[in-house]
Amino acid sequence: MVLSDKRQMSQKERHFDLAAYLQERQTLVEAALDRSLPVIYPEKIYEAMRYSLLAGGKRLRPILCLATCELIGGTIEMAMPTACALEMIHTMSLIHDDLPAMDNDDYRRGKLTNHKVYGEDIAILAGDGLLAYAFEHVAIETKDVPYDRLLRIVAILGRAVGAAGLVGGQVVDLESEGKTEVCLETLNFIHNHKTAALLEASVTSGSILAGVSDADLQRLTHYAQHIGLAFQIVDDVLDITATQEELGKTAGKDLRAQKATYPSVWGLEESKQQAQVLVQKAKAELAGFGDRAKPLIAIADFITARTH
Ligand code: GRG
Repeated sequence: MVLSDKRQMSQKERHFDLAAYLQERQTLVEAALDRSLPVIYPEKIYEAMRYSLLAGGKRLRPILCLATCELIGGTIEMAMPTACALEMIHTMSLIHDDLPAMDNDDYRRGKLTNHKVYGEDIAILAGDGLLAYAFEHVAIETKDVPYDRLLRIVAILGRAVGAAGLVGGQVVDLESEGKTEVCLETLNFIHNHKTAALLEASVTSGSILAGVSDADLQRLTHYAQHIGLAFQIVDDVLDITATQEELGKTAGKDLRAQKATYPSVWGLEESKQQAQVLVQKAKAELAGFGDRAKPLIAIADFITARTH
C-alpha cells in the first residue's frame, strides 16, 4: 500500500458520518416517542400533546442523552425513557413559549403552533400534560437502572425545568423585553437557564444512567455548558441570517421585538467567533474519552455549522 492510500484509509477511519448517525438516532427517538403516548380518552388532550411532540425537530436533547449513556458504557434501552422525557419537557416549553402571553408565535417546526390549532386553553393543558407525563414515563419505563440513579435523574429533570432552569431563564427574558440596555451578564443568565440547562440535563442524565464517575461527570457537564451557550448564540445568529422555511418558525423576530441578543451585543461576526470558541472548549473537555467521544465531538461541531 502506498503512503497516500494509507493516509486516505486513516482519514476514512477517522471520519465520523454525523448525518447518518443523527438520521439513525432520530428514527429511533421518533418511534419511541410515538409509542410513548397513545391516544385515549379524553382524546383531545392526547391529540394536542402528540401534535407538538411528533412535529419533528432535531431531537438534539434525546440524542445527547443516548450518546452520553453509550459513552459511559450504558445502552440505548436504558436511556430511551429519559431521552423521551427530555423531548417531552423541551416540547412543552416550546408550546408555552409560543403562547400569546409569552412570545406569541404562529409557527413552530414548520407547523401552526399548538394554540393556533387547539386554542390557548388546550395548549396550556397540553404543555402541563407533557411535563407531568415526562416524569411518569421515566419512573415507569426505565429498566435495568439502579433506583438511586433514577432518583438522581428525577432531581436533574426537575431542576432543569423549574425556577433554577427554564422557568427562571424565561422570567428574566420576559423582564428584559423592551429594555434597550441588557448587559452580557443578564443575557448569559437568560440563556444558561432557558437553553443550556436542558442541554446540560440531557448530557448529564445519560451519563448518570450508565454510572458515570464524578470526574467524567464534571467533564461532561462543562462540555454541555459550552455547547449550550454556543447553541443559543447560533440560534440568535440564525434568527437574523436564516429564512422562515429554514427555521420552521418566524425569522427576524428578535430584531422586530428589539430583543437583546448576542448579535445585538457583539455583532454577527464576533457572535459567530464566540460560538466557535465555546465549541472548541467543549471538545477539549472530551480529550480523555478517546474515539468513543466521536459522536459528541461531531455534535459540538454541528452546533455552529447548522442552518436551522
Ligand atoms: C418549563 C414549566 C416550564 C415552562 C416553560 C416558556 C418557558 C417556560 C421557557 C422557554 C424555554 C425556551 C423556549 C427556550 C428556547 C430553547 C431553544 C433554543 C429552542 C430551540 O431548540 P431546537 O433548535 O428546536 O433544538 P427543535 O425544534 O429542533 O427541537
